Amino acid sequence: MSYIKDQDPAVYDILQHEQRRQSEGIELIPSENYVSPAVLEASGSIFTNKYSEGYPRKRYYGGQEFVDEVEELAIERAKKLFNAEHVNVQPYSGSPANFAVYFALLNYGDTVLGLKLDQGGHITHGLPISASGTFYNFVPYLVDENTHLIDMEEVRKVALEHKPKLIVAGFTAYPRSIDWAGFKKIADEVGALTMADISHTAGLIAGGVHPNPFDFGFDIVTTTTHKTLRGPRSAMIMCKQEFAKKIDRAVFPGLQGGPHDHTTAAKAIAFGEALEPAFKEYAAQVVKNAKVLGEELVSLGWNLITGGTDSHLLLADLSDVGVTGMQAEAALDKAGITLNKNTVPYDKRGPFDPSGVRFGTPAVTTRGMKENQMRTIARLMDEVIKNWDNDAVLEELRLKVKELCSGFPVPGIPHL
Ligand code: DSN
Repeated sequence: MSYIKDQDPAVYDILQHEQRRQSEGIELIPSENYVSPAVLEASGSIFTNKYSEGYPRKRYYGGQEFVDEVEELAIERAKKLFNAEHVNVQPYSGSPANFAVYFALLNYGDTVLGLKLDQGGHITHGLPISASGTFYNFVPYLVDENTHLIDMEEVRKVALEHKPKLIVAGFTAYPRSIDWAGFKKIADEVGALTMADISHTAGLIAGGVHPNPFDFGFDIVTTTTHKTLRGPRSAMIMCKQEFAKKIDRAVFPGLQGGPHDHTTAAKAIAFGEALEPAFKEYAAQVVKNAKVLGEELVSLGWNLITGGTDSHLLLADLSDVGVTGMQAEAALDKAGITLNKNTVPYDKRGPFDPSGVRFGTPAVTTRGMKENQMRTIARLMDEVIKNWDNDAVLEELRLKVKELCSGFPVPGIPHL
């Protein structure tokens, strides 16, 4: 930090404010986490100076001996972590990773099945205005209108009707675990390839608390590396050996130029951390914490989609309370609790001011918070929602949040 302070006080000042925000607030966005100091250091390391288009031992630039070593290390660790036959660690982030898979396996206009965005899917799972929805014929499957669970009979019906070339399973806002076996069975019945987007639950799978789609015969698995997996902002594609060449070509030169070698180094470190026994405990605690947070909120009268969670993520419908997702997000922000507004299945409101909020436990668990703190957080959230338009109460609650956080330092942030 000292170089920034001397050279660019404006940026230094912004970073100081962000450091305080991350340290003094409760971070509940389920796709965020706090990386270890080692991952942070590698992300800002001298590998940022390097260009290395190509793959280990087959590059288009010189000076690759150490880049090759670090990329091979990241690949080996990822293979071990997810029992993958082939891994490409070069995708810049989750969206390009998913697009690389489509580019590798599909032709323009091919039919694909994906969970609809406002039902818990992702932009890259076929939102009509996204590149995925524009270049390919994505057919959405929906969750059940009453239970809000993915209805495998419905998925089968849609698959039999549309005969997709690829079925995408995975989510960004679905609180339950996915029936990988069920998806694979349907794919086999209609002759489709299978892709699991495990961006949200990669850490839970690596930590052994959620099933691994490869164990059920999935062809391709994509993931970001920065959510429950607790690595740097990036992604990777894992696949069966038979798709390796196509996937690698689609990433480079198909979609990307030089990989971000500093991020590859950080990924190698994060995967090393995830292979440690302590990560299993972390993953189990993330889920325990989410369940307790949900149970406490339900006891306070909250309407959770599907009634709770199997994972790190919860989705609440605030329609009955008379507070919109946008109002809730803003009030919680004022009190130092960060989450995101989110549509709920069959939402009557739009995505910019939807009926719900999405939140989760990866980051608070990294700080060392456990079940007791989850109960406290649930009560604080409830107080905020009840007083969403009362700034004086929100300020009092912010001080309580700060007090709670002071006992749980964030890795890589000096105690303030
Ligand atoms: N932004 C990610 C998430 O929050 O789930 C998805 O792209």
